[in-house]
Amino acid sequence: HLLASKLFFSEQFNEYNKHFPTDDFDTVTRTYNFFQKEKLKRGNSQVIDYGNIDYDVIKVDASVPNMNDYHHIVSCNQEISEKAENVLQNGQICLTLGGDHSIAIGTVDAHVKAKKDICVLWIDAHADLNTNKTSDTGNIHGMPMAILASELSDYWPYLPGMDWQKPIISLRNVAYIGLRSVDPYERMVIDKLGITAFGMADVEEYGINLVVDMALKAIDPDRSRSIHVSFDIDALDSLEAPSTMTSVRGGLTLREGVHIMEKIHDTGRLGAMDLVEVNPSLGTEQEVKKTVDAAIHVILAAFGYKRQGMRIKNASLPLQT
Ligand code: 5AB
Ligand code: MN
Ligand code: MN
Ligand code: MN
Repeated sequence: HLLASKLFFSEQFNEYNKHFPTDDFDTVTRTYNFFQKEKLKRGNSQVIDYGNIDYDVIKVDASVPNMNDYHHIVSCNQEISEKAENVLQNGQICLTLGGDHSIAIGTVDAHVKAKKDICVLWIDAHADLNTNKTSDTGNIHGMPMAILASELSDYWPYLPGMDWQKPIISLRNVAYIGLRSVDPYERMVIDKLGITAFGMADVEEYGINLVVDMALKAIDPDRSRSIHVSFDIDALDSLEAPSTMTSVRGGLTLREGVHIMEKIHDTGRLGAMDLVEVNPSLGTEQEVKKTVDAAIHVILAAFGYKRQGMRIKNASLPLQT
């Protein structure tokens, strides 16, 4: 379901977008406009909209078995990678709105190329670690982490049109939060490679605050890396974010999602964020609103919005005149 990948960037952000069905694109655009208004109200970060991802579908003769929409996804990601890298090179934090999770192939690629030393926090109900050989669905949004992982490069066939992309990140530098629907081969990879992975049982056992601390300690022990957060909205519980394709019950509350992003903001090292899998074509209007609203809360927290109230620098109470 590659539906709408909207991408923000600035000084703080930026944005672009690729859309499939136009309706979805409109809804995502409205989301963005709302979000930008919120940002402007806060008034302390500059938002640059880099527009939508527009790409020509590359012509490759060969196709790859069990990879749906292969040509679209390869072409779209090449464009995303180039755009996002530019934004990051300008010293801006890059926010990318999906669209399905395959867009993280391009954004993580860009982040590594721009900042070299990065770590990835993958917040998701799913591990997205399938190869085309292990996937039951052929959906590429279930594969991005496996495409990006250097440890798994031997398990892929040649991917035509993907020469710009190298398996670029070690799974030692990746941590998961929110897992609750992991395929058998994905579980095997997590166990064999000792990937830092916090499922919902861990969130229950330790609480979200400790889980984030432990995740960051594992992937950024020296507190020096640029942090990439890839936030799949299906990490949140189905009640909080119903309008997504592969919703799984028993997930994070919105409060937990916001808590994660507040802590990431406070590190001062958020380099790039993806907010993916919001699918406005699923569910009732109310469900779409709820999902979009949840996404906005998560994004605002990532960029410094505080629930306890924003501090005004050097402020005093206005006098009555
Ligand atoms: B998502 C599944 N593991 O490979 C597969 O939403 C689901 O980006 C993948 O996390 C879900 O198709 C992909 C069954
Ligand atoms: Mn995902
Ligand atoms: Mn998911
Ligand atoms: Mn999904």
